[in-house]
Amino acid sequence: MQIVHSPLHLRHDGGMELHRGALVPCYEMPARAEYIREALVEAGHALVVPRDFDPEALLAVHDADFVAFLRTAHARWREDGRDGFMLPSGFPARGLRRDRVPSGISGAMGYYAFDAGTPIVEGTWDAAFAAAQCAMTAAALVAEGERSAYALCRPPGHHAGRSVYGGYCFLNNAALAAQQLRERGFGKVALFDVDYHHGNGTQDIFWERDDVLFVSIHGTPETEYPYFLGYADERGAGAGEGFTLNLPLPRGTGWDTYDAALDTALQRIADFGADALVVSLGVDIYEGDPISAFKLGAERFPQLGARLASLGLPTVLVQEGGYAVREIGTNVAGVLGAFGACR
Ligand code: OKP
Ligand code: ZN
Repeated sequence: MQIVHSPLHLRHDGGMELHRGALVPCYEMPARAEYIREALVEAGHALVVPRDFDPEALLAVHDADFVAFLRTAHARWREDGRDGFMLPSGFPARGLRRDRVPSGISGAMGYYAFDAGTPIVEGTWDAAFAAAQCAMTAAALVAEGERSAYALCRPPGHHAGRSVYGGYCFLNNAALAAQQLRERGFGKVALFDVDYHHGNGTQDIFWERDDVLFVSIHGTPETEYPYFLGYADERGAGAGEGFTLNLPLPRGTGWDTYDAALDTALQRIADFGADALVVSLGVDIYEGDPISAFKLGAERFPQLGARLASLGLPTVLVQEGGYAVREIGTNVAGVLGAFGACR
C-alpha cells in the first residue's frame, strides 16, 4: 500500500496541554509519526510525498475565516510580544457572545478552539497543511485507480470542525479525503471513524449531507473526551438525517462487544451502498493507550484490518490518534498488513 507522508509534521512540536488539571507535554508528539513510518517501511510499504494542493481545497470543508486564523495565529501571537506555544483560556460558553470574533489574539483563540489541550506553535500551520495534503493525495491516488492508500497524517484531524479546532486537530484530514473522493467521481462515500474518541469535527462537517455517511465507534462521551458530542441519538439533520451513526461504548470494552459494534457499523456502510470508504484510523483503541480505556490487544489490529477490507471498497485510511508510542507502529502496520492481504 502507498503511504503518503511529509516530514513537515516535525514542525508541530513543543506544546503543552492541560490534562487532568496539570500542564503536561502533549501526548500527540512527533515520535508517533516517526515510529509509524519506520514500521511501515520495515513492513515493505512504499512511501510517497504529498502533492501540492491549493489551500482553496480546504474551503470545501472549512470556513475561510477559520483557515485564515490557523494560518496567521502564531504570527499574531508573536506580534503581541509573546513566544512559545499558544493555549486559549476563555471560551464563548452559554450566556456569552458567539456572534463576533474578538480582534485580539487571545479572544480569537478562545473563539475558534474548544479545549485547552491543543497548542499552536510556530510550525503548526505548516504541519497541519502538510497533513491535509497527505490525506487529499491518498484520496487522489484511490480515485486514480489504487485500491487503497494510507495517509500518515500528523497532527490528526477528526476533532476539527468547519470552524473549530481542538483535540490535537486543526484541519480535518479525513473529511478532506472524503470530499476529494466525492469531487473525483465517487457518488457515495462512507467515513468510518474507529478512533477511541468521537470524531465530533467530522460529524459537524457532514451533519446535513446524505452523500457522505458518518459512522463512529468510540468511548462514550458520558465519560470520555470530547464529552459534548457522540451520543447514539445524534443521527444527522435535514438531508443528512439518518446519515450519522454513533456507536458509543463504555470504558473497559473488550473485543466481543467491539466486534459486535463493528458488525453494526459495517452493515450500515453496506446498506448505504458506499462507492468508497475513508477510515479515520485511530489506534488509541489499544489496551495500552495512556489516555483511552478499551481493552483491545495488539492481535485485534489485523482483525480490524481484515474486517475493513471485507467491505471490498476503494479505501483511504487516514491516521488519527494512538498514544502508546512504542507500540503505535506495530498496531498501524497490523491493520494495513491485514487489509492488503485480504484483497
Ligand atoms: C485526540 B484523538 C484536553 C485533554 C483531553 C484530548 C484527547 C484528544 C484525542 N485538555 N485530551 O481523537 O486521538
Ligand atoms: Zn483518539
